[in-house]
Amino acid sequence: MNTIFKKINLMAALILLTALIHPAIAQDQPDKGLMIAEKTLEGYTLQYRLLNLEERKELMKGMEGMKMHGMSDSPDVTHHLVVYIKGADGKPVTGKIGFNITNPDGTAFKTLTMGMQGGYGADVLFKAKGIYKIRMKAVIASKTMDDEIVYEVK
Ligand SMILES: [Cu+2]
Repeated sequence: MNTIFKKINLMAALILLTALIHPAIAQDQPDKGLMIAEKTLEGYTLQYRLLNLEERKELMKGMEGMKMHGMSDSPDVTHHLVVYIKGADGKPVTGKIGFNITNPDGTAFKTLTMGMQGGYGADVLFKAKGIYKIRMKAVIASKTMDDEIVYEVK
């Protein structure tokens, strides 16, 4: 009888531990999408990931129909661009983040982002082939940070 209780307790402890750890890990370790750039900037680490529409749908389950920054109702949306910004302590930061994208044909696309699972994301239209220049502006704790990456659609 005693060993059975011990086993039950052990099982309960393991389940509890997993339940406690999993969301934290899932939240802080973006694993969705294609990583298109990663760098450190002014003491922050920045990681840019490009989600295809399937991954976007999965990650934004329950947000259908909601109107928010970074959500476009254009039929030409091809991806969801997410930037994960972590402070020197390795923790995700919060702030106001926007993208200013120059398309291969020189036209510009500006968008603010929505906060999502430790990052900031927005719908983007990467339909045309060529190089997209992506400027990111982040205002974190009244400090402005500017960054630029490029992404090529082949
Ligand atoms: Cu999003």
